[in-house]
Amino acid sequence: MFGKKFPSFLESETEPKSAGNAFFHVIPVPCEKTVSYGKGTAEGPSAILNASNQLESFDGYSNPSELGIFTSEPVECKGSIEKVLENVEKTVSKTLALKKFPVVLGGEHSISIGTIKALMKYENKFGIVHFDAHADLKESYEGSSFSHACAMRHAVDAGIPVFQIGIRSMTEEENKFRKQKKMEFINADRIDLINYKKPILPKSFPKKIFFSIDVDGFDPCVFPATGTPEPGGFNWREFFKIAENLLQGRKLIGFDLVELAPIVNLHYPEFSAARLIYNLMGMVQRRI
Ligand SMILES: [Mn+2]
Repeated sequence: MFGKKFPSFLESETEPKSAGNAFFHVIPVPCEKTVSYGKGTAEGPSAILNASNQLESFDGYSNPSELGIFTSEPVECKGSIEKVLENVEKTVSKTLALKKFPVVLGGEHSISIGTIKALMKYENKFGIVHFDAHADLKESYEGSSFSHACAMRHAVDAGIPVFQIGIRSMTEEENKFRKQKKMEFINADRIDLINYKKPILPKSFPKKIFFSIDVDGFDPCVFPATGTPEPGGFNWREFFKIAENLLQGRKLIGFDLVELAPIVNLHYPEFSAARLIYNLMGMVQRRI
């Protein structure tokens, strides 16, 4: 059970299910190609899966593992980033073809591009809520348009509405681009001012939403284990208050969690990531 590089998510508490018999499909993507500062995101999925086996199956409200959790083989991450994105797209497409719920574990943020492409094939209208310290709207970065710093640019260019939360680092060009595209957002310095009694998302935002969660959107005290930490992010409870609000009247169709770069001998960040994933699964379960 333990000691595997890629155990199944929560296999300590629940029998891993086959793809056809599980609602949640956890898809590990140990990809690290374009990381520009701290390294180690390739180790993220394995660390999260191992940490998940320390969770209790009751999340405090319900037991999302009752819906069944399938953990796929890790997506092949050899070769170019373009090849990896193709592999991600293929694997996520299999999940969507079975009408299951993808939970994609990064790896660097570029992998979201593959997931989003798969979603575009199976969902005719959806929006993305992007939790991050960085806007990730660059046209290209360090010579690649598939850099982690360009992840959301691809979505916006494809016409998908993107709502950003927690941003506190971007270039002037990205800021201009956001204005041009009339994107909506709550930058980190406005998080304290959120009125939770009102819907955060504009009425016109699609009913189906995908969460792309870069752990560096959180304050580094929650997730110090990430390549490009930025002070001043949202905290643990704020995230869940925000998520509850976002899901009012809307349906989560999947999420990814990216950019966890484990630190040796500091294991709470990967446990927090596993907990975050499992609590989100619980929120989804309680809305079905
Ligand atoms: Mn980021």
